[in-house]
Amino acid sequence: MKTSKAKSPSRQRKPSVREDTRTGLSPEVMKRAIMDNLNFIQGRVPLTATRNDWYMALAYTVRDRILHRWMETIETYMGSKEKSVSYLSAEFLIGPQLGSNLLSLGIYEDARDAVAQLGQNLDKLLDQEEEPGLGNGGLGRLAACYLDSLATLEILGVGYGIHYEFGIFDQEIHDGWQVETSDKWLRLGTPWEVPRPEIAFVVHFGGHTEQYADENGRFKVRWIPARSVRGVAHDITVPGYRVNTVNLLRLWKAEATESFDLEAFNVGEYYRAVEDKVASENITKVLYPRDEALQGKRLRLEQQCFFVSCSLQDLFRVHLRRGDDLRDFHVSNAIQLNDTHPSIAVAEMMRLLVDEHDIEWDTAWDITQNTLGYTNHTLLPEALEKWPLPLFASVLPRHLEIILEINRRFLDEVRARGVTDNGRIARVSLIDETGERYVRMANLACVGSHAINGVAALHTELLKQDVLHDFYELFPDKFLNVTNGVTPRRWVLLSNPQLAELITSRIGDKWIRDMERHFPKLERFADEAEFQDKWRRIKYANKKKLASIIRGQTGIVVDAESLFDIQVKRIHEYKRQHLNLLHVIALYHRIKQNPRVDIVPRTVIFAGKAAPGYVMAKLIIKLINSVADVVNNDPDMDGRLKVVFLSDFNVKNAQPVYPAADLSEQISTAGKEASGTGNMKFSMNGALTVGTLDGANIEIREAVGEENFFLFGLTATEVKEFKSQGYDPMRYVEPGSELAAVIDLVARGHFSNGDPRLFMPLIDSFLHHDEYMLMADFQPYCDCQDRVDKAYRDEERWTRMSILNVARMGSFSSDRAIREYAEKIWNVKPVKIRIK
Ligand code: F58
Repeated sequence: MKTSKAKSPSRQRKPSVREDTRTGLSPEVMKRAIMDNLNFIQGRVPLTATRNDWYMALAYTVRDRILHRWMETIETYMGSKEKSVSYLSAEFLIGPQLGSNLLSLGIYEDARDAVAQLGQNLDKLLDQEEEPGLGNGGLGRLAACYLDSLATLEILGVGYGIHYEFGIFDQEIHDGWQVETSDKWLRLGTPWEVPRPEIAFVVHFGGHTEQYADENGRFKVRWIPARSVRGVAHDITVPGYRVNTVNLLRLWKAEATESFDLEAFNVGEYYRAVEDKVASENITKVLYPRDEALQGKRLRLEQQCFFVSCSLQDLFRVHLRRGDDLRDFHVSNAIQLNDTHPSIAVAEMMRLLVDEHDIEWDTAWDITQNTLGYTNHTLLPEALEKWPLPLFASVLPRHLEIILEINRRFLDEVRARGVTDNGRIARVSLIDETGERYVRMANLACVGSHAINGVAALHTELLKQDVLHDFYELFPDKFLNVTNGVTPRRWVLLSNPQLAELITSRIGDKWIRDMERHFPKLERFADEAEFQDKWRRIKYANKKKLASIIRGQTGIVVDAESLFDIQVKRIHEYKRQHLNLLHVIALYHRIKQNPRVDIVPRTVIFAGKAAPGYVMAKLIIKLINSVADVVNNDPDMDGRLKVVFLSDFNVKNAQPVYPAADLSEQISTAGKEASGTGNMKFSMNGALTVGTLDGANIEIREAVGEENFFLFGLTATEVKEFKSQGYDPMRYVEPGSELAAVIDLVARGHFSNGDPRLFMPLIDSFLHHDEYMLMADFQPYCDCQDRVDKAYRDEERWTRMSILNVARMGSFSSDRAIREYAEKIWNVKPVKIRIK
């Protein structure tokens, strides 16, 4: 990674006698430290050391250097009155840590030297790392990008989440079908976390409540829980890029409050004695894969309350230790709720303040509202969390009482504001009483926060108009938009080192910390022949690298000269991987009809996991693989069309994908994708986008220029209109049309060995429901892809478009997003950390 090499001040670093083995940054000192760790942490000598031992030895070496900076950060924080941010999220998809930590410290090349002197290869050690898959997709990865930006912008902050023993499942493909295997990220231990057994809190569940009067005669409620669980902190450090700030990701792991129920043990019921321990530990056993039916999962509700309660208790502890009054909690704390998963925080904060810290309701309510901000990430009504009231009452009886009290006061306020329409009152109520009763978590989050934001301009508008319209009418000032962003450290510098180096050679390296300001300077090179040539060579090298990964994993040989057309994201009908596939089948059909047809050779690449219970998504994976089988084995397709499904899409596997793309597929049904973040990663790496007017695509298109973006499809408004007019997909499947031929191929079993039944559910959905409007968008999509073909044939024009895409993506850095949160929602400022 020459970018850091060229600029790294550590290049000039000489080993000094004063350099400490735990903190020194020269290759010599690091080499000594690595050997120490190999001997005394791994208990190995080079002769017996495995690759994992070397990886661990290096990782501990890096960790020491980060912890050194963390100590300075925490001392500065404890000694100051600065406000800090807590980002509460049930998911953090942080990816492999070694590479990004080396970059942050500015010792990537020095570490390469150090391990080389020990006979090791840094790339192989990097490859050894298993990532913590503590998230499903976009939402969890966004949280990780935001932690990176918080630290890089020198804002004091903590990510609070759950220490899942099993993260997102690993995906294998057997006979074209997705098969899930359990993720074992902790199997070989992880060097990045520091367990803190002394930082632990008790969280209660179940039981009942009792009313009483305290010594001053005040009305109080006591909760007599049925069960208690301990949450133990496990910290992962988050260093900012080339700054001294090191923040924490604090993950809570559930343990039994007592190791054994001694009474049961004594009477010889050994198994009953361990039951409680097992039940407690279950709470953080496994990450729920994003699923169709999340509701009613008791364990998930317990997970949410568990990590929120531990986090709030921890924040209160630190606040009090800093000598502050809890009444000023909001002055020194901002808490962001990443979707509704942590929204129980509204009730838990009230419970802690009122029940446990004796603060009167109204004051507690002010503190709560002033502290909390809520980010919504979805427009799908089925994804809005709600809990059946009886379930909620049995898990969190005291929280339910508090929610009912919040609701009573809130609905009074609504009526006092002159709202008389009972329908409206019923819609904003925290309790859904239209049938079986539910607690509505989004409503709770809206009422309990001072700010509510969507994650892209269109998304925020649709929240205001639709999903949260009633709340918008009540509190218009609470609503604002913060468009998502992604970190250029991981998604350009680490993933695409050659491009990063070329960029740095022309505009210097300040872009790494301020992309918004510096990337526009690239525009002036868009037409320069030499720059264009270098740009193309890098893309080609990245494509070759991905081609070799594809060959290694699937055996499929793809041509790096062909157009790499890539769609990687969770598999979901609204994301329309099957629309992409219909186009692939159309190309196949055209070549079959006329083997000499003039089309640009393409390699269409897919990757993504389907929720284990989502039957249609799994069938889409099977169809992709079935089409791939037919296409890749047909000699007529040689040199013209290839189809690839890469298994187990995660952060690590994603890193070589974005830099290798020519074309980025962002083709969701308009009005369904809240923002998207993959769209940003592709464009930052020089891919052009074929996309709908959905989520952040709209802003990306505005930024890069409409002439540098391939737009097609219905708008969100049109989708709505079509639906209200009674959309009939059959209208688009005209006899004799390409679409009819394509559907016919699938329906007749051309991709399923003549079995017409296998893909029947998909055909049925296309022709008779087509909820996501593939039929209406098919022709415009194919026409748009023809325009892509045409543009790709003009190498210079394409390269210019690619350069302009990158040059104009500055505002999609997560640094911009975090600055907006800091200014508009949190009211926090950077704090410089000095190493003494
Ligand atoms: C995603 N949501 C949005 N949810 O779909 C995407 O448009 C957006 O860019 C991203 O958030 C970041 O704002 C998302 O990833 C989940 O994964 C949930 C996990 C828990 C169950 C419900 C889905």
